[in-house]
Amino acid sequence: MAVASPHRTDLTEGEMALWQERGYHIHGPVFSREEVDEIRAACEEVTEGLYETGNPPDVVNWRPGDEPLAVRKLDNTWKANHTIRRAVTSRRIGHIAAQLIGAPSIRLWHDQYLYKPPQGGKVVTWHQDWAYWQMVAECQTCTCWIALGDVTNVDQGPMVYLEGSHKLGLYKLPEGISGDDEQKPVLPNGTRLREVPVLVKAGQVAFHHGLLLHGSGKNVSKQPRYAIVSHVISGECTYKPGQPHMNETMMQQQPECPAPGEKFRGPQFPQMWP
Ligand SMILES: O=C(O)CCC(=O)C(=O)O
Repeated sequence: MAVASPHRTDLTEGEMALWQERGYHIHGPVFSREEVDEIRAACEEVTEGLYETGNPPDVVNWRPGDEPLAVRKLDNTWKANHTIRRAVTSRRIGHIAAQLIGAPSIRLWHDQYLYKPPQGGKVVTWHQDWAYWQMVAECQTCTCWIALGDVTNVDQGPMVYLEGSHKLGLYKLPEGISGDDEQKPVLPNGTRLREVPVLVKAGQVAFHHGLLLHGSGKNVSKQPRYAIVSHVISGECTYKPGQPHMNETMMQQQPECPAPGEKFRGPQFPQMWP
């Protein structure tokens, strides 16, 4: 019997067909237990304010001394730490995302470290990622949610996908991404979609389409919930000004900045594939 490589990145026709149908794909393990431990330690170090590269993440939403039960959320942590950079720009993820999006090349859009402490965190409202990224003109985006610990219990506040919702088009942005209000999206008459909790083992990666509706609940368990998220775009995606975003502010401070209509490029968007 053939044993699948732990780092198999070629997708089968069956996996591609399910992706088209459901709008998500769960893969892996993509990272070994040792790699996961190293990446999680790096994320914790950056959360403590220790920056191996000397550079801070672009956005820090939690600092030591802040509310211990709050979600720890930091964006573009790859700028602060080499291990995180290797993980979120991994060729393994890039290759899988390229097949899912049907893109000749993949760039990192941004990363996000998310930690929901035991008995903590908040509801993440139902949303579509591309709705926040309207400065990316084409919906050729994919979110790659890397589990840095087992999320095998619905009490841990796993992400929940609304299966097939990527076919419903673009919804308006929810009023705030976090809080106690779930703000369920209104589906077309007669549409019934399955809510799928994303239960994964450490090292697995959950990929979802830029239009897939998803959210998550509080962590009411005694286990922590750790993830580093790699949001990626096709290398063909172009810049369309109009909706402000951290990436736009950052790229405008750099010499290689795309003009409207040009492809994203420059050090803000590291190339991951090929
Ligand atoms: O991890 C979560 O609870 C939500 C993450 C999310 O919305 C995303 O990665 O797009």
